[in-house]
Amino acid sequence: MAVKVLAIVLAGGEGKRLMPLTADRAKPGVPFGGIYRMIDFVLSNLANGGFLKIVVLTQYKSHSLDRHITKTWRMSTLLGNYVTPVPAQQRLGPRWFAGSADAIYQSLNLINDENPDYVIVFGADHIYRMDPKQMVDDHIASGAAVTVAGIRQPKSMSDQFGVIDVGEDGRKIRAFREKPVDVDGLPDAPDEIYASMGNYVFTTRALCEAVTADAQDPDSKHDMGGNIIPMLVEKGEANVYDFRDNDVPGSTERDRGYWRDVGTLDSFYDAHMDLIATLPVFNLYNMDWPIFTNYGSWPPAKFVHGYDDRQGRAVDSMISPGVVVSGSLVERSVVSPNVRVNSWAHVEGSVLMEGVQVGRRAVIRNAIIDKNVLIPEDAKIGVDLDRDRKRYTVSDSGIVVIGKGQRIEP
Ligand code: ADQ
Repeated sequence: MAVKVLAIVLAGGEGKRLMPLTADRAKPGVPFGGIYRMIDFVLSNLANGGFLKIVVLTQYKSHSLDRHITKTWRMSTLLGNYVTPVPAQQRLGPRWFAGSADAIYQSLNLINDENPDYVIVFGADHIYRMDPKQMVDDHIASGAAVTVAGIRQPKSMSDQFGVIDVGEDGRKIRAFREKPVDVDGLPDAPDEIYASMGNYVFTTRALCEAVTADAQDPDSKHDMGGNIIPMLVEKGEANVYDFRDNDVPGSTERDRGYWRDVGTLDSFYDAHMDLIATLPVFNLYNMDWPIFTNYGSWPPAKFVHGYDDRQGRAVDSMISPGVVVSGSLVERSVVSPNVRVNSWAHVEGSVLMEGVQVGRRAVIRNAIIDKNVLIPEDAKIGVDLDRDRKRYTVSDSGIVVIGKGQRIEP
């Protein structure tokens, strides 16, 4: 008999380090790559892998995320398939989710209803392709209580990840520390650590028992990475699944193993630049493993001559439907639907979200501009960072970020 698998996507993250992009939307709901939202990547991975019973646990500012999920991810219910956003239940009285483990504890009724053999628990804010079926098969074969997906990352980033220490066999997790500052590198690569991707496969009973035990512990932060995984590691029941073993159809030597945690403004920006590289390290054009999304019925993008017959052009860029580039130049940028770039403007190395209007002669350089922001004529963004720092958010590496509804001085 086929095994039954339920997928739970944790989508309640606040995303403080992505402010102002997360001022009024949850991190997994942040637009990415012109036409997508971050959550589309994990949901596409699950759907392509054949896992079509999915609950998405939301909480923080989830309105735009809920709307996107209901609009985009409505699936045929004929076979009992679904992608359902589930807001904080408050089943245990009037309290918000304390952490990701509590979110699952409060949602145990969903697991009981489905009665699966295994539960996939994946995060919602990473850019990657992965076949979760290969990880589930690995988990089933091993007989572990939980399998944690692992990937090598720079040691300097240990404070952002759960750090995995594996035993001799390369499989059993010997120790797991959530976001430690002082760690040793790997024996064969002293500058690297083995990081948790925040993606887990559980045997159902083990998950239910672990979150129930955790809920009784007043000292717990009720966090999957901070509490549940260490609990199962201590019992000797946790294994690692090496992401390098995952082979997604249509992937190439260049983009195999690509995974980005886009939790900071700089990593969010860098992941966009990965998309537009001539030979992209993350290839959105791999239609053997499509990334699904949904956006408005926009007409095709249009490039027109503007005043004094200047050509409207875009190079090394991704331009979405509904965009008009008129007598202006767009270079190395990702442009979302319904953006207008008017005459003599120059957009360079930037991410423009839906509905941004760029006035004549404006210059936008190394910037992220959120939805519907109006850039007035002659405005200069990313040209004088000292000036920009007084008005806008400027990231560590000098990316200027303008939030939704922010007014730009002419
Ligand atoms: P973080 O991403 O820092 O680390 P967390 O903030 O708990 O951990 O977010 C994990 C996922 O859960 C995200 O998708 C987030 O949106 C969601 N989430 C958080 N709180 C939630 C809640 N109360 N309800 C619903 N969803 C919630 C995690 C792991 C690390 C691992 C990194 C990899 O804890 O061990 O290395 O992911 O990026």
